[in-house]
Amino acid sequence: MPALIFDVDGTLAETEKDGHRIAFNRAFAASGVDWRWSVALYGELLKVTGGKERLAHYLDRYQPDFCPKQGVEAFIAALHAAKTAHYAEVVNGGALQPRSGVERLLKAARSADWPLALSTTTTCSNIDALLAAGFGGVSADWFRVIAAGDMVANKKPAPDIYNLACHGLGTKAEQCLAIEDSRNGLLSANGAGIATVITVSEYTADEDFSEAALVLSSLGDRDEPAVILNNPGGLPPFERFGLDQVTQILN
Ligand code: XBP
Ligand code: MG
Repeated sequence: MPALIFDVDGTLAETEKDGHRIAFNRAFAASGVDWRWSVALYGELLKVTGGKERLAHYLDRYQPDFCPKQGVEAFIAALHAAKTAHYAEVVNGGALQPRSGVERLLKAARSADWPLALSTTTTCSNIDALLAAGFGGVSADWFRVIAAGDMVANKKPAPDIYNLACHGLGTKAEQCLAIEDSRNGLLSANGAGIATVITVSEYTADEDFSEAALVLSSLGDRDEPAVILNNPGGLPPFERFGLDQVTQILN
């Protein structure tokens, strides 16, 4: 029985530019620092996964003389906690909805009793906020395993989070398929021995996905058919990525 393991940010929904980035900027303003992450700068910073790690990278690279009285580590922890609270406000009320084809594929897998999991660098509280706010018809309890954030020491592109998800499902890696949006996610899933389908997102269209089993514009729906961007396995043409395509990739 195949299992599908979904990434969250950029894959379930376009949460980065209009979600996390806004939350970071609101947290900066509330903490009294005059930093603002533009769409372009955030795209560069996104190469570092994990909000706390991204913040540390930003301080090193752009604010080397910043010396908060409580120390940098404590500042980052407090700022990130505030950002997470702002993120819940930003996504509240269903501001961000599932990407094309996500709900359709999840429902098809559930109808076939295929196990589902999430494997993400973000936090469980951000997942709860995103899914609780009326995220299409998707519910957090559809996912047998939610592998997230600090549950592992090494975040994507390390394979730890996908190993955790796969182990939690009790499914062999070769029977799992990862749905991702970024190179960091691709390297993480492949590092765990899991084949990966990429649905490029707002920030990742130009990344290198040469190791992916398939690269798509999205999973596709009636109103937004999937565009096949790279098909190294030679799958027959389709407009909506479904269970047939999963089994073609895994078999
Ligand atoms: C994307 C990430 C996360 C988010 C911000 O995760 O790298 O860090 O950008 O969320 P993925 P946090 O694509 O693996 O879902 O601030 O909670 O880290
Ligand atoms: Mg992602």
